[in-house]
Amino acid sequence: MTARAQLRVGVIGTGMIGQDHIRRMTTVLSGISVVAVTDVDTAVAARVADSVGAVAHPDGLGLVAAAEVDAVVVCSWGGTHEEYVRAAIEAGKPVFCEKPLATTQEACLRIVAAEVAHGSRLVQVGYMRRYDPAYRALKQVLESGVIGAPLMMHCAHRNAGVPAFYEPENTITDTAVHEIDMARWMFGSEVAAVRVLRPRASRNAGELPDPLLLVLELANEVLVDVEISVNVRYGYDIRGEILGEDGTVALGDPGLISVRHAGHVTSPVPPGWRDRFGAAYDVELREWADSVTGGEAIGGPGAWDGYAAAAVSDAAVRALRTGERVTVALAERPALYGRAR
Ligand code: NAD
Ligand code: ISE
Repeated sequence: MTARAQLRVGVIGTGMIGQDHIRRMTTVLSGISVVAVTDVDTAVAARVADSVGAVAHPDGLGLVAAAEVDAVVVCSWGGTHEEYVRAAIEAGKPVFCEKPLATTQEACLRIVAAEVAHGSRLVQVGYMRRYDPAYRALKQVLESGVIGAPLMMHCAHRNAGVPAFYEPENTITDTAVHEIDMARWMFGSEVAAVRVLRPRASRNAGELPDPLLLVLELANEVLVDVEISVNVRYGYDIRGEILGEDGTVALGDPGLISVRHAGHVTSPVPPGWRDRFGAAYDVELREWADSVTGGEAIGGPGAWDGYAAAAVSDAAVRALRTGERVTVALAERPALYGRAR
């Protein structure tokens, strides 16, 4: 039996999810070494580098170019993604980029153009719901036909709280964008138009528009409504239920146990995304690393998916500002990304 090749990864951004992915790549998954890290916060980068025996690079572009880096994982803030992803494409290196691919659809299209010019897929975007066992099971039931043709999906994405740097539009561009990608994947259809409704603001909302209700109209006429709440305090609560012509299918309770005591049944709510989606992130990076080391085409959500999600996000931000229904006009889909939906 031949030994499996070790994938040497460089990580840009050693904040919350950067550190979590480094832990995953070095202690959960096999066949991956984190050989280089960088962060504008050089003290954090040095500490993280030390903990895994990696080199701390002074900047992201230098890390991308480093000879010992086979593939790049981008976990810095969204506004910095484009520069690093394009540098990786230019260097011909596979790049896993946390969502969003970039913060505007124009920036995403520049990434798409760079990848098309390169001629093969190098980019994967961190839309991990596609790897979550519960979302995968939902899609399997939907595709089995048992609930009939889909009509609607009801979703809720509730954060216990969000970081201090969170801007009002991040409720859409950083949070709702997960359901935007999930809906495209679940129903195999692009989003054609979006509306955003605002109820009375939560007293926990601060300056944020919180909560929000997005209504996504898919090209295949399925409607998806998404409640976004980013300060519910009680936990991290992700819900989804599909209504078909003959039945429904819903995500189950995320609590692994239920406790019966003193006349009540209680079940824990996960505190945050690390706990709720831990298994999904593991599978996501496992499959990404396997396709890179196996020399296979990157099969996960790619630059086109990142662009399409950003185009819908942009439309939703406009809908939030204007209160109007905003249609989504996508660019022509390059052949590199397969057939149009
Ligand atoms: P964070 O603030 O904890 O970490 C980001 C890190 O990037 C910080 O340490 C910051 O100093 C660093 N950084 C900023 N600009 C940089 C640059 N130009 N070069 C190098 N480092 C730079 O934020 P986070 O929560 O870890 O989020 C990072 C990214 O991951 C965001 O795009 C976010 O949307 C995404 N994210 C995805 C999920 C998910 O569920 N898939 C969960 C959390 C975060
Ligand atoms: C964060 O960046 C994530 O991606 C989480 O999955 C999401 O729940 C949260 O709202 C975002 O801020």
